[in-house]
Amino acid sequence: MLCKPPLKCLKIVIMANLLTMFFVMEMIIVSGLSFGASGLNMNYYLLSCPFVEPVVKNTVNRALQDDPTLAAGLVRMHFHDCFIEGCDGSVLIDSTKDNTAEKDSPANLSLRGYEVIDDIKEELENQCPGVVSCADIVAMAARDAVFFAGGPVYDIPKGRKDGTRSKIEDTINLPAPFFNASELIKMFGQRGFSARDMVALSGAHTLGVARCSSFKHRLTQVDPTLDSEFAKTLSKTCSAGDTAEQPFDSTRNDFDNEYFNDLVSNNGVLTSDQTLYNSPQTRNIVNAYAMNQALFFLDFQQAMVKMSMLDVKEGFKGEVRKNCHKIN
Ligand code: HEM
Ligand SMILES: *[C@@H]1O[C@H](CO)[C@@H](O)[C@H](O)[C@H]1NC(C)=O
Ligand SMILES: CC(=O)N[C@H]1CO[C@H](CO)[C@@H](O)[C@@H]1O
Repeated sequence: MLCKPPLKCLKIVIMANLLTMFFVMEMIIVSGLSFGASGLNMNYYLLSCPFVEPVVKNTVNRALQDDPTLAAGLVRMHFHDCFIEGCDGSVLIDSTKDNTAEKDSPANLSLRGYEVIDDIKEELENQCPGVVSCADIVAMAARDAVFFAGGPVYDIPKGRKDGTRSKIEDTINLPAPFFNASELIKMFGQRGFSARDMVALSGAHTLGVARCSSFKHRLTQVDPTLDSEFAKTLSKTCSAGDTAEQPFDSTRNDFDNEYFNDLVSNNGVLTSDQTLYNSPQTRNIVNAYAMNQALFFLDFQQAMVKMSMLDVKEGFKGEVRKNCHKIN
């Protein structure tokens, strides 16, 4: 010890012990909030970028005030990001002359909201350069979009790293709009989601639209699971061409349980929507969400947190991209 008077010495020892205790407590608190073995946690940017949450929230809020339809874009972007290569920002990477990225797959044709992610990234690079990953930005933006659209409030752990792979062929791992309930259950099951998680997540279709090309196959055959009046509505939409948009429900910018009420009355837009009501494996869940919006919100937020942790890359398994459009 470098301290001379015994009293001062004691003081230093006590201080050191207090500091250690504080540190240990902090570790307990932080690890208590994090999930399982994963190194993600709620306070990941507490010291390195303390204003990350308000920056994301304010930017999403501003963007949605200009264009409320972007909430749907941000939520869908997060889903596509997580289902391909894990939640690692791969959905944001641009194609190069040597590589055609996920973005340029037909499945991504109508992904929207990239400019909101860019705005957030720019602001965060000003405040804390090289610290916040694009994958975390996508996950936080989706969460805030749900909130501003009137959906549940929830927090997500942070600490995802950005990946370095984005290939068009990987997008075959996305579910197709013509899938039946068994196929959906199987595909989501392979990623650790229950049928109930899958139905709750499909409830994201309370926001946004589908283009005619995603459902027109339903109009060329007799489909007993499609209400006949609603079939006329869909046909009318399609008379304006393949890219004409059909809202999933009557409140396309509001996060509510209208979508599930529509399924109960055979007014689902996609085959993959309507099948959730018509299949005995998932019908009870649809009925429950149609009757009880609070239950849908609770299950949705839990499933979203789960989705946001899908195959995340931590530590040296990824990087923090400087520019979300390209690997460093
Ligand atoms: C269950 C399997 C799913 C299938 C087959 C599916 C398929 C689709 C299709 C085909 C569209 C319309 C694309 C277009 O025509 O432009 C769409 C839109 C959308 N999807 Fe899904 N989806 C699924 C699950 C999810 C999940 C899990 C989420 C998010 C948690 C999600 C969020 C959205 C949103 C918000 C839109 C509207 C986008 C907009 O208006 O810009 N979907 N989905
Ligand atoms: C769902 O689709 C698969 C693949 O097309 C098919 O084998 C299966 O019979 C279908 N299930 C039902 C219940 O229609
Ligand atoms: C927003 C975006 O990047 N969309 C791309 C989706 O894929 C098509 C090609 O299939 C591109 O032309 C779009 O630019």
